[in-house]
Amino acid sequence: MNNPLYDNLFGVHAENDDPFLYLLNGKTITYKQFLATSRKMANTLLEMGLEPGDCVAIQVEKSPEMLNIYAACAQAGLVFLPLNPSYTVAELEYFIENSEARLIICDEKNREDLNTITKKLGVLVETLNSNSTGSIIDKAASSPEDFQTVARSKDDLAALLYTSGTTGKSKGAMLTQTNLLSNGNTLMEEWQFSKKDVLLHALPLFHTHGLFVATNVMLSAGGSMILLPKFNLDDIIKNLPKSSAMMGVPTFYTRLLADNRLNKKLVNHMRLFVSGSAPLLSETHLQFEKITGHRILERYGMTETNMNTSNPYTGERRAGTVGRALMGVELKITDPETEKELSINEIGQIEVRGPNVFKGYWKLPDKTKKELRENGFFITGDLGKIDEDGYVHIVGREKDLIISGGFNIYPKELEIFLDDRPGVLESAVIGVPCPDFGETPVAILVPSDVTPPDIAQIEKDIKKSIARYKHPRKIVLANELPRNTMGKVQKNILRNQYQTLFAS
Ligand code: MCA
Ligand code: AMP
Repeated sequence: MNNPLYDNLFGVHAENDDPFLYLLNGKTITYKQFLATSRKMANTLLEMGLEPGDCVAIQVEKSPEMLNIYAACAQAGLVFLPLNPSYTVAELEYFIENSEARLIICDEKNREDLNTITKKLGVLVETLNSNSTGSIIDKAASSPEDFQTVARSKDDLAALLYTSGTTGKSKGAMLTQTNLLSNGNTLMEEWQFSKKDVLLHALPLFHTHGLFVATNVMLSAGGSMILLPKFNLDDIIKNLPKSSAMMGVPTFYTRLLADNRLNKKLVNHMRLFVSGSAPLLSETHLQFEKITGHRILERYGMTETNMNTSNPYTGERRAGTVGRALMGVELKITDPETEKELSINEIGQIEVRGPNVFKGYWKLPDKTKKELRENGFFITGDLGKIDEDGYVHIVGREKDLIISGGFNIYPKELEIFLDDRPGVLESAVIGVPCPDFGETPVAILVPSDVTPPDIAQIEKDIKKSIARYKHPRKIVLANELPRNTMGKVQKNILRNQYQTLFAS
């Protein structure tokens, strides 16, 4: 083995004639076919002059070819950087510049918009469209199918995933081969995945959940995936009877529960439903069990750590908890002030250590030092407790973060933007309960004395600069923001004030 990630996840399937991907158009791609295409892609990437260790950014719609490029990067020793297709050009410029990516693969329709940035930064550009066309596909068609896997060690970087920060700037989490491999294997074992499994895959491929949890687990197990372009109720309902497992964010489950086609018969063939990325309400857990007979298995993870805990596959899956620490992962609760470890049922900050924990933040040694202790424990920013049976309960977050439908929104990023708009003295962005997305952002603006802010114009500006999922669903004006004696904005007061804004 000279490239642990590639050899273990992909290479082992080089001669495997079993199906890997089932597509909505009726096409099936076997492992063997998938890997032959990936090897051509790997040749294409190196023919462009990329060298092992270089970063490849990709901002495309979900497709099998995106997975080919993931495999090709692993085989060629390149660092894979997937980006949300809804990022605007302004957001992309930051990611491309900060990551020092050598190549960006984008949809043809965005190529022109990206030209100024890519020229300025001297980045190569290729296209990949959701209908399996694009310049990279054309190039790969004439590349050789044989490829000598590039040697890598287990501590080499496999991926860079950006996660937003409390300062308003996204940070690149450096994930090594070991981080990805160890977590994929552990989850496969804990959740008892095998080659017989068919995973209903409706998550995006640019985040840990859809890429490293769902896809890597299936690659480890040698199972297959029904690759849906996105979550769509009709497609889910149609494909549940052909699947054995599904992984989703809580919104998947609340949307399914609101559909009267969900019943025991529909999920007859299923053995496992997993939920994560955001809190699953106990109410959703219990209602899902009542209607389907299945207890959803909730787990907890982060971009920086992959998965940390999981409810058991065979034991009791407890609603409102994220289960116990995974095999090989240590989890403790500490006092944020004294840093001392707390006892059973005491609430404090969650810290984790294990082969799943990332190497640090890209080009941010100070930030890394602050959050990743020298002894290997990572301070997650989540608040929780461990009960007498070892189950972890997440009770809140120390970090100011909104999770909407499984996507993270950092209020600071929006506040910096809003504070800069004409007529705005200051702003606060809070998360309020939303029946569909769990939480949704609301912006409270304090007008400056001179001219009142033009909300319609602000909404236009937001649209141009900020990805759609982060947009405040409502902007309201207030005379002032509530502050404590230290001058800190009391967001809890604002959250209480606006909590019923989107109540169902
Ligand atoms: C789409 N929109 C959203 C979201 N998704 N707005 C806020 N939050 C969202 N999550 C926008 C759309 O652009 C659209 O804009 C409008 O909201 C309604 O879109 P709709 O068609 O209803 O949404 P959808 O396309 O069906 O998507 C909802 C979704 C999707 C299925 C919940 O957001 C999703 O797949 N989320 C999963 C995210 C995920 O994988 N997270 C894992 C992160 P307009 O009004 O303009 O039409 S990894 C992680 O968190 C850690 C590691 C972990 O533990 O897993
Ligand atoms: P991300 O930065 O996208 O990786 O999001 C990670 C954050 O999502 C964690 O720090 C938690 O706050 C949250 N999270 C993930 N899974 C769960 C869960 N099952 N319950 C509650 N919060 C979760």
